[in-house]
Amino acid sequence: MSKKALITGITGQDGSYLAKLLLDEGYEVYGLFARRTADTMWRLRFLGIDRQVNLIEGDLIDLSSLIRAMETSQADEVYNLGAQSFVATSWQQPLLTGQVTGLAVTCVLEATRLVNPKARFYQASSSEMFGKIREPIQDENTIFHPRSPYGVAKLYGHWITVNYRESFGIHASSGILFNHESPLRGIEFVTRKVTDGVARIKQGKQKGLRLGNIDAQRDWGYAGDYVRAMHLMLQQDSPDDYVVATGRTTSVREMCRIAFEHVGLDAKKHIEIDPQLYRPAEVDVLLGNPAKAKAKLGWAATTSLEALIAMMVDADMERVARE
Ligand code: NAP
Ligand code: G4F
Repeated sequence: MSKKALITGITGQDGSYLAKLLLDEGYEVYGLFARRTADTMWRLRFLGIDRQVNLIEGDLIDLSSLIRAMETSQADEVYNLGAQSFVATSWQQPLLTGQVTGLAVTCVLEATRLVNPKARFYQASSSEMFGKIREPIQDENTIFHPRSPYGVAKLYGHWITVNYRESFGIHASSGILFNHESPLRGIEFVTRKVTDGVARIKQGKQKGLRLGNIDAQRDWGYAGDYVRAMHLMLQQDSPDDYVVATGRTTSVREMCRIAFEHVGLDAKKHIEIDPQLYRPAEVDVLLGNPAKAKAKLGWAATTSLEALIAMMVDADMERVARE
């Protein structure tokens, strides 16, 4: 009998890649589908799996829909990837972010506990929880200091996951994932905004690119690599928390240089700084230590930032040319 998985956030970047990985592994895949945007299915279509996944209508803040999703799917593994995931929006919609990204984790855990407490649970925690970093390289023991309503909400989700593991013995793991990107990244995030902008500027469809704090540094990896780590966590005998990162940090400025240079352009000539895009509180630098994931899961990032940005620029060049 094939294993069954339920993914919240299946229409997002990670949900789509994870669904593909699980289908390739022979799983029956179910996804919670919030029906909130016009073309929610574009990522699943891009990966050619929109007809292979079973969608269940529901919302993360509606416990009854999560219970129904657990009953319908009979899931052995639950991946909670759904969230209001854009950090900048979390200052505009702090309460919604608190509900969807934070409190709703308890809805998913409760539905799991009530319907199938033996199901294994994955929580999409975030390096944003480290925020104003307390150590130059962050690992599972680094103290958290979130800098945004999003980071605060993720911290709640992280600790309630630990709490359900300790209180009810649920096989609940938390992946503290550093930034990961792909051609399926939402256009509002900086890498994709840049690769889309590069493609438009190169093809004469856009003049310049307005960015905020380009001195911020991030540890960027490829989403296709990172969903493997999620799956591996749920295959372990015991649940645990893991940092998933590349171990290399790069500034937004340098990432822009790589992206523009890929099509023979000089980033300095096209970028304009817009102070309106600065955040009320910034996470200046993130750099993760993935040693535990490597030792215990056998996981390592396989895609360099240069290869990742090239993949994203190439995909945007094709898409913009088709428009
Ligand atoms: P994403 O592309 O923004 O996907 C988020 C998903 O959540 C979408 O499918 C969205 O549905 C769904 N969603 C939002 N509100 C919902 C609600 N109220 N009910 C049900 N579904 C809802 O995010 P991602 O990059 O794939 O990230 C996946 C998870 O990992 C998120 O929890 C994110 O916070 C976390 N994370 C991401 C990174 C990263 O670098 N990508 C790093 C660390 C942690 P619609 O399609 O309808 O909007
Ligand atoms: O791409 P970003 O919006 O990602 P951010 O804030 O690091 O959050 C992402 O990674 C987290 C993991 O650490 C996830 F939990 C979260 O869900 C999300 O996936 O911004 C990256 C950096 C920031 O410092 C931001 O200030 O880029 C800087 N930046 C500079 N100009 C910009 C821009 N960010 C965006 N989105 N747009 C700009 O124009």
